Amino acid sequence: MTYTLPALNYSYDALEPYIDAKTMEIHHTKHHQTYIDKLNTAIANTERADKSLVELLQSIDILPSDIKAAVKNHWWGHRNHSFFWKVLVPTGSQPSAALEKAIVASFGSMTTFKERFMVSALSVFGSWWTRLVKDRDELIIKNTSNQDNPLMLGEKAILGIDLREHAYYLKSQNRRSEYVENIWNVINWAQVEENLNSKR
Ligand code: MN3
Repeated sequence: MTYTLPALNYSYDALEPYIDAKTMEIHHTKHHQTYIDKLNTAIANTERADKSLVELLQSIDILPSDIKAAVKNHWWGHRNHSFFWKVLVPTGSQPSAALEKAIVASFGSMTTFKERFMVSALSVFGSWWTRLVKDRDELIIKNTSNQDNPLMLGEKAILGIDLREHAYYLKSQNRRSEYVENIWNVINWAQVEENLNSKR
C-alpha cells in the first residue's frame, strides 16, 4: 500500500493565535508529507509494500537492513505527527474530572504537571518530543530523540508535543518556552483521555 497524508480535523488557522496558520500548513504539508514520501520510497518494490502500517512495524526486524532504518524513522515520523495533530484542537477544551484526577494522582496538581512538562521540554538538548506517558499505573513525562516513541519500550504515550524548531520557529523563533506555554490553550483533552483509556 501507499501511505497518504491524513487530513486535519481543523483548518490551518484554527489554532491561532497559539499556533500560527503558516506553521501548521508547512508542518503538515511539507514536514509530515516528507515522512510519508520517504516511507513510500523505502518500501516501494519490496514485499512489504502491501502491508498495513501496524503490520509493517511488527515486521520491522525482518526488513532488509538497507531499508530498515528508513522505514523505522519515517514510519514513526508519520505516526508521531498523525498523533500530534489529534491532540490539538481549536481553543476551549478542558480536561474532564477523571483525567484531571489521573494527572493529579501522578503529579500532585495540574500546575505541577505543566511546570514539570515545561522543564522537560526545555531541558534535553536536541529532544524531538516531550510526552505524557502511561507507564504501568503511573503517568510520567518523557523525552525522546529522533522519531522514537515510548511504545518501543512498551509504554503508551497519551500526549506528545513536537519540539523541533519547525513546530514553532516562525512564530516564537528561539523561544521554545513560549510555544509550550501557548500550546496548553489548544490541547484536545478529550483525545488525551481517549489515549489514556485506549488499549495501546
Ligand atoms: Mn514535526
